[in-house]
Amino acid sequence: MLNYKNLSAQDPEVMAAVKKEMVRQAEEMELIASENYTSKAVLEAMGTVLTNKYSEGYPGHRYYGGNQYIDEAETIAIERAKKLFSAEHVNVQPLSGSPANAAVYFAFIKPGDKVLGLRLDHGGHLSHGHPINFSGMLYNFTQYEVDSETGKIDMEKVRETALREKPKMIVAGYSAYAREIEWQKFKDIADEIGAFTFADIAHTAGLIAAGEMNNPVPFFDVVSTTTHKTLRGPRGAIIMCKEKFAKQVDRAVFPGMQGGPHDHINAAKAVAFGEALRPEFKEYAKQVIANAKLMAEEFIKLGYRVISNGTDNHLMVVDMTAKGLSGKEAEVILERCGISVSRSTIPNDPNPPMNPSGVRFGTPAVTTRGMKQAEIKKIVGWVNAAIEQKDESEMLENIKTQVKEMCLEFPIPSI
Ligand code: DSN
Repeated sequence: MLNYKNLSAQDPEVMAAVKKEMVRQAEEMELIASENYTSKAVLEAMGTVLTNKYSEGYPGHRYYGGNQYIDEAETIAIERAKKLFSAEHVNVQPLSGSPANAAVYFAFIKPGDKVLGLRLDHGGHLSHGHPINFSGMLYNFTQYEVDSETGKIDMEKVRETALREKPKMIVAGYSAYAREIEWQKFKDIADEIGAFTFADIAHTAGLIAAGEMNNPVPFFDVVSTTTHKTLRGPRGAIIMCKEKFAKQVDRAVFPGMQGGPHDHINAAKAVAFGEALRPEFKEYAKQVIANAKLMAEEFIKLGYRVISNGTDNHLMVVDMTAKGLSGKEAEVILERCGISVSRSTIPNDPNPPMNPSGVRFGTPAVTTRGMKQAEIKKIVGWVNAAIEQKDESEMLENIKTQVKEMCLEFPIPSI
């Protein structure tokens, strides 16, 4: 276990909460599709003295003195991200996904401009135009949907909507969509109407970096991603764009959106990108997808409706309706068994977002622990047993014990 001796001695109250979370992570199963475990090296970089620095600006052009080593660390992060995604230009300073997306809109369009994005309840993200989010408040979003039969995006319908609405920007890349995205088709549609192309690859960035999914970076105008999901880095984000948009993107991040970058986090991003450039990361990404495909197949065998009938990536949305409970109820029951998941809307969900019909499952975290097909089969068996026998307290306790035993067999790397 990492040694937090100063924190323990000085602030036992905070340390107690941290310790309990460490035990929870060590003993429980993480199936939330957007979560992962960093390496010890990434964790250590986040705890360095780089947090003490102010460095508004960019390498070589800062508004504070003493930034020579911050420049060094930020440049490593930039160069590694460029290599990882074949990007012309990278800004590694965005603090997280939504601020990164805000900076993208700020760089390319004006308030009131028309934008096309996927509906949140069809797998999109709040920052892709939901009315309660800044994106939906500031910009004039038209939302596209997944096909109600296939659960997949119908590119002909996207094209029809785009030609009719003529948005200034088209957003692709999602939070709860299990299929490969036809980036080239999006680009072709955008070119027909002279729109910018913006990909938010927060969920699949690690799979794309590993070459296991198609990469929009070489031909989209701008691409954002968080760094803490499949990419397995610290919490944060980056923006990648064509060189011709570099200035406007950098200006939108700073001074447009943010002040001082979080230099300790940017150093940790550099470490994570270094890890993702290694051959082992490709093996990791392959296994994430293999585990997810098997998980979806197992759910289908057990009579669940998996939206789009399978997955090409690390996640799936599973409809709980046939089992007689809501996604929220399933989330609560699984939590009692030491299994974390996130409730999710299903396309055209008759239920509200706080109590939707589905659950989103993902394999990035369990795969980081080293779990493979044999474990995935057992996990789906436990999930199903918990859901089907939700009133059997003894059974739920028994599953919790088995979950803990398996988790202790596959320790997480950062503890
Ligand atoms: N909260 C993230 C997720 O769970 O997908 C998206 O921002």
